Amino acid sequence: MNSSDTTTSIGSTRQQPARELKQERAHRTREQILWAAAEEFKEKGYPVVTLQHVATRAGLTKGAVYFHFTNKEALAVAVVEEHYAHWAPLVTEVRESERSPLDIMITVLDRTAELFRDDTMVQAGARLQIERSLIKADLPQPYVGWQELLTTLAAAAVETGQLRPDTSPEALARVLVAAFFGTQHISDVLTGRADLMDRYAELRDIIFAGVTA
Ligand code: LUB
Repeated sequence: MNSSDTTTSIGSTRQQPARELKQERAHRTREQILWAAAEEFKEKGYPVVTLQHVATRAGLTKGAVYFHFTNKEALAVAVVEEHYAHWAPLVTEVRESERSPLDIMITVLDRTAELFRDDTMVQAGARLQIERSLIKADLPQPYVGWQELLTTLAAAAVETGQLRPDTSPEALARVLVAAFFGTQHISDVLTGRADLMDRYAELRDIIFAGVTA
């Protein structure tokens, strides 16, 4: 290797980490801001939260927040998108561990209920969706994704004979989404989701008792 190669390699070595480090630092800062925003939105609600609140919670300047998010609406959209980003990886993981469509369906719902109990980003996204009429931005459409997923799983469970042949997969999916949405919301309002797993288990057991073969 000649000196120019060394220079090139040293140059590229010095440039590479500097650019990568800068990108990694920016990604970490964006994540820090998102989590602070989720905490603020979850606790105070969209109307009350300011970018200054988020900056203070994140331990950053307001300028740092503005660098990543042009306004509060953009922050709300990003938090709701992060909420929904939880579900595809969860379903993939469950599909790898559970064998039957019905077991996949129930385990996905069980794990989702746990995230609604425990995860700040999930909880913040849920509150922002309730406050969506106050947010002048295109938030992701709620509920439909879950209805489609549960319809597909329910149809497979009917196919395998796990659910009664007269079960409408679409109707079961709509009932599960409505019951889950309402149950997690009521649990949040009345107990801060402290009783969510008990209330969710009731809806799960009663609904599935009516359709299981
Ligand atoms: C779910 C919420 C809370 C539906 O799909 C959604 O948008 C949902 C937030 O809007 O419950 C039930 C899994």
